[in-house]
Amino acid sequence: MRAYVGLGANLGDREGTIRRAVELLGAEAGIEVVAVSALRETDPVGYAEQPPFLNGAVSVETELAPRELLERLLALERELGRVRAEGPRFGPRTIDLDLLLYGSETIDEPGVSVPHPRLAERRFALEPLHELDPELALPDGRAVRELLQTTLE
Ligand code: PH2
Ligand code: MG
Ligand code: MG
Repeated sequence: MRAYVGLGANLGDREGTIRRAVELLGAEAGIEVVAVSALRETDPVGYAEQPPFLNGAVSVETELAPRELLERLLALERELGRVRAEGPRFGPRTIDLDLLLYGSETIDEPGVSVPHPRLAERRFALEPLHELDPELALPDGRAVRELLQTTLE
């Protein structure tokens, strides 16, 4: 299955941590990194009083089920030093690995929401996806290209 993972960081060595995350992701059994977008600096969305983010995305080819993939992402976040249950929601983080898309599947189960629930409103997530695949669409048929033409944060 082709899946897309959002990359974000706004604490510490942002680029170093993101590059390491991509390396570790590709080293996981059942996950092959296909392409990595450029990393771009973005203004914080949702909670403004925090440092700017570095954001990007990767496409992966995976044999893992969505829940397994998500669990690998959360384990990598922990391995890279992210501490949860601290600070405000949408607040600063050393690394954020979000499952943005899993093929054209829509999943709404406890702990697993795909597409990522805020994907369609977030330019910092849509732009790298568009770079990776200009033809990409959400499961509901909305093209990433078109979402980017609407006014977004
Ligand atoms: N992530 C958030 C909240 N706000 N803002 C930017 N620019 N980039 C992010 O990755 C981001 C954010 C919560 O995951
Ligand atoms: Mg996020
Ligand atoms: Mg996250």
